Amino acid sequence: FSPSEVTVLFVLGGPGAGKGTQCARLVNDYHFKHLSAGDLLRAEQNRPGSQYGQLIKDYIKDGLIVPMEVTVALLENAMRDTITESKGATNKFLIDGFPRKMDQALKFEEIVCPAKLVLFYDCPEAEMERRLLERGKTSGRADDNAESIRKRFRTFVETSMPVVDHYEKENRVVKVDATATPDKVYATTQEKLKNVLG
Ligand code: UP5
Ligand code: MG
Repeated sequence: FSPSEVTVLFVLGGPGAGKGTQCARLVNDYHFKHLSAGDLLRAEQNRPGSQYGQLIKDYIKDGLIVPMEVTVALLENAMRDTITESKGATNKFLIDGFPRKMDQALKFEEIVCPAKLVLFYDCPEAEMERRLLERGKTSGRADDNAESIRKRFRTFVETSMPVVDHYEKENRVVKVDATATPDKVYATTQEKLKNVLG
């Protein structure tokens, strides 16, 4: 596919900020395809015969960013599959939890397509921690435990916030306070995106 055929919004925010929750609502109300980089990595980790299974498992447990070649390829393939399966009808993508390191951001925009904007969910660490520990009781996610959460927060501050700052300098960030209830956060999202969502 060519960059001119697709619209991409990056959805960023710390671990547990509510990216997935808000993307699900946007998909429900508007014609987006939701692609979570974390979900694609977890699926690849479990795919029989994947050469990256163990690597992904180790990186996720330690809250580290999987080498970008793996993630960019998974995203690009998923975008291509979506476009093919829908015979071109679906061409608007919410790319959730990506890019979270500068090299990924530059690579993706160079070889796949530039993002229209960056939707950034801003949430205090204490609230994100509370949500993740609560979810960890039932999620089965290998990284929803106190130690992995600490590592994820550290990676977010040191590696992923510089990506948000980079886009902020380019005036491409739409920032939403993610502390309130999911309903309220969604209402703010719709309000701030009204020119984009139509
Ligand atoms: N919840 C949601 N909104 C709420 C609200 N407003 N009020 C109260 N509760 C709320 O929500 C998290 C929990 O909070 C849920 O229980 C929800 O009900 C509740 P969710 O919507 O899942 O938040 P989200 O921001 O999506 O949190 P997630 O845990 O998915 O964030 P991460 O960014 O940590 O996870 P992700 O799957 O994106 O990445 C996991 C790992 O994959 C990374 O740590 C990294 O190791 C790897 N990765 C890469 O290497 N490269 C990438 O490009 C991407 C990921
Ligand atoms: Mg998520």
